[in-house]
This record gives sequence, structure tokens and C-alpha cells, in this order.
Amino acid sequence: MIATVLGGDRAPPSRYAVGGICMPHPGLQVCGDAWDSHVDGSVVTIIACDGLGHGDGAAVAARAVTAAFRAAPAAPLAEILQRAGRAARGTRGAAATIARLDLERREVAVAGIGNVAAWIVDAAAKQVVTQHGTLGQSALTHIHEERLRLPPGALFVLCSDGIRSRWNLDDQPGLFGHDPTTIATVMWRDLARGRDDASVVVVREAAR
Ligand SMILES: [Mn+2]
Repeated sequence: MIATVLGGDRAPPSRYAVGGICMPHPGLQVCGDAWDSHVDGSVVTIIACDGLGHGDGAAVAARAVTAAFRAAPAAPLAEILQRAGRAARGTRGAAATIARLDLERREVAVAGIGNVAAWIVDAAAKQVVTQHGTLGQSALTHIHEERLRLPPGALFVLCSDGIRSRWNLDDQPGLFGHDPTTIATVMWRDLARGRDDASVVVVREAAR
């Protein structure tokens, strides 16, 4: 009874659990990586971006990209990246990968410019290919969007290049059953290269 009353004017619980970590280059206070996410019912859109280099200039570039995302996070992925590319002009530029997970279609769409790595983690970890380029520098003539099946219970992971790209599920027994923030933090602890900003974003279907 009470639960019904309390639940009456509450938003429904999110269908996604999203968590991430952004850690600056060792010795610096400012992080040149950034991420953001937007949940709309059964669809979540997430972006992770890596401003070139590190320090303040990288952070300015990364903020330009995430602000462009925030302005219209439900737009087509290519459109968001085009907007982000325009926003990053005049900065030193950034790499960014954006993904949209859809639980009804059981599908994930991924588009990336530069080397922010995307992974679907199911029984094994499968890396999704992104395009070469730099937001804010190169003209984005054609943005490729890859669509892949999203198996039930799968994780989707974005990592900047401050995180080693070779990793193995078997090295972390049980980790991938944890909540996204824990997974991201442990991945950073174990896989950060230690000479760049490093970020990890993890999203999965929320437990119900
Ligand atoms: Mn980097």
C-alpha cells in the first residue's frame, strides 16, 4: 500500500546500470577524458571521449565533445559525432566513441572516430572497430555505424587508450558480475598504462 503511494509519482527505475571512471594522467588534477550517458526507456546512449594528450587542453576538447552530446543525446549517432566535431574545432581535438543500446531490439549501434575502444562482453570480449580520425581536425565525410547483437546479460564497455587493449575475462574471475562502477574501477586499477588519462565506462541491463 505504502509502496504503491510512494511509487505513484516516481519515474520508473532505469532499465540500465551505467558506471564509469575517469582518472587523470599521473601527477595531474585535470582529466582529458570524459564520458556521459542518456537513458530513455529501453534505449541508452553513451559516449566516451579522449581529448588529445592530457592536461587542460585535453580537458577543454573533451568538454566540447560531451557538451555537444548533451545538447541532443537522442539524435542519430553520426549526427552527434558531426556536431561534436564542429564543437571541437579550435581545440586540440579528441577521439570519441558513441554507442546506443536498445533492449527491445537487442541491438547495439556503435560509431567512433579515433581510438576509444568499444567492447561487447558476453562469453568472450569482442572489440568493435572504430574509424581513424580526430574530432575537431579531420572532416568527417562518412561516419560508419556498426550494428551488433546485444546478447541478454551482456556488458558494453568503452575504454580510452590509457587502458591496455589486451585483456582477458579469465584474468578477472567473477568481476563481470559486479556493478558497472566496480567493474570500471577494477579495470582501471589493473589495466591503466600509467602514462595517460584513463577512462572506462560500463553499461549493462539493470537487474530487476
Ligand atoms: Mn589518451
